Amino acid sequence: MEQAVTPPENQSPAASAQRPPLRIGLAGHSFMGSIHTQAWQSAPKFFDLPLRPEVTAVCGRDATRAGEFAERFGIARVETDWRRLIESDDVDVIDICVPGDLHAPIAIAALQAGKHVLCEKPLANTIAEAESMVAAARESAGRGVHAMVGYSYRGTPAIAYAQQLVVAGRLGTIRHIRARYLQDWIVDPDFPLVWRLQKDRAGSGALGDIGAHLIDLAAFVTGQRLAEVSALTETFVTERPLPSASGGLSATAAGEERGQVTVDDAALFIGRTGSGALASFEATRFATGRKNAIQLEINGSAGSVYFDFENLNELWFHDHTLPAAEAGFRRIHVTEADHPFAGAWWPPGHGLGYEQTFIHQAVGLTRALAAGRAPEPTFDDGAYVQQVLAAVEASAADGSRATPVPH
Ligand code: SOE
Repeated sequence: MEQAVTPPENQSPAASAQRPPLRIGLAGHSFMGSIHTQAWQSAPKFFDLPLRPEVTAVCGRDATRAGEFAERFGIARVETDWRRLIESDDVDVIDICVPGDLHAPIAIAALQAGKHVLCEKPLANTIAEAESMVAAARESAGRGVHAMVGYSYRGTPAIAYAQQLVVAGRLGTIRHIRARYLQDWIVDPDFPLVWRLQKDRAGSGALGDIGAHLIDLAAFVTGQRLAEVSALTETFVTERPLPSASGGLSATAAGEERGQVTVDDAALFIGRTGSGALASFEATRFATGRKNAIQLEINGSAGSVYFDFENLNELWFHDHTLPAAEAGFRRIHVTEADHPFAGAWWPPGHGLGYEQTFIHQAVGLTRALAAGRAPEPTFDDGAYVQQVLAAVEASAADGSRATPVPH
């Protein structure tokens, strides 16, 4: 039997088609460029949005590859210089999906030119860049021009539901945050030296690429920020073959020539939040068998939650206020109509995937812009993560036990 699963906010996604456009100019068209485009195109089909997102132009250095991407996704215009994207009259939002070294120049120029910005994570490669991006975003907000950083996992229904449980007090006083992000895509020493393994392009390695998600998620779910950290980082494979020109997550080597890996392969750190919770973090691309395991456990005086992205439709919840004989972790399928985002999708139990987190991000940005408010996570949130990344690197470099995180 067909089930009614439409909550009030999504009663007529069909109406989105009649709404004024929100025109997106996409910078970059690799993995993130594709998933962002798919998100912009799907969002108005499932959610009732006040504006109708539409990707009007894509920018990439290689005109042929950018052209192929445009054809695949039905995008009308191709640019090869991001400055042209920013100058365009048919673009309202610049969506930045390029390596970290280009985030600051593109985001700042876009905000100054009156374009809203969605910038992939981590916000920047350095604290100085992050601070100038925050300054540009604060200045443009006064003109109604807004910026958001793409910590997309906030759009996972189970993560958003965990945050709601914390806000409702169901966990009580939070004592522990335990966060791990485990991948294994560079275990092979002959996997090439793609941009994510180059400090001048990516800023850092597993730390900034995936550890940054953990830092953001921990702060988002618990509402607490780290005040100090103590860290270890390691680079297990220090030289790798140079990649072919189109190198991405599934790159091939161009030849025999090898280059230096200039980022961490793994980062481990502990920390204390401003409210006194103890936290531990692990980010690695060397956890053989783990593909995209984001494991987050929060323990509070009244209960705990546990989440693993490899089972992203589930949240485990322990209610410590129940009699001991009845308590214990129980699995909640976060697919009911009144769970965050879930009511816009399939009947309960059918489940969502990685791509929906980006669709929910696009929904949040569209609604915030239509309402004239700053979308979250903000550039300030992104700059906080950047401060933690820098403190982790400083602690790992000099072996200091407790490195303060400036706020
Ligand atoms: C590679 O580690 C990567 O694509 C990250 O860059 C993304 O942020 C994460 O969502 C998946 O893994």
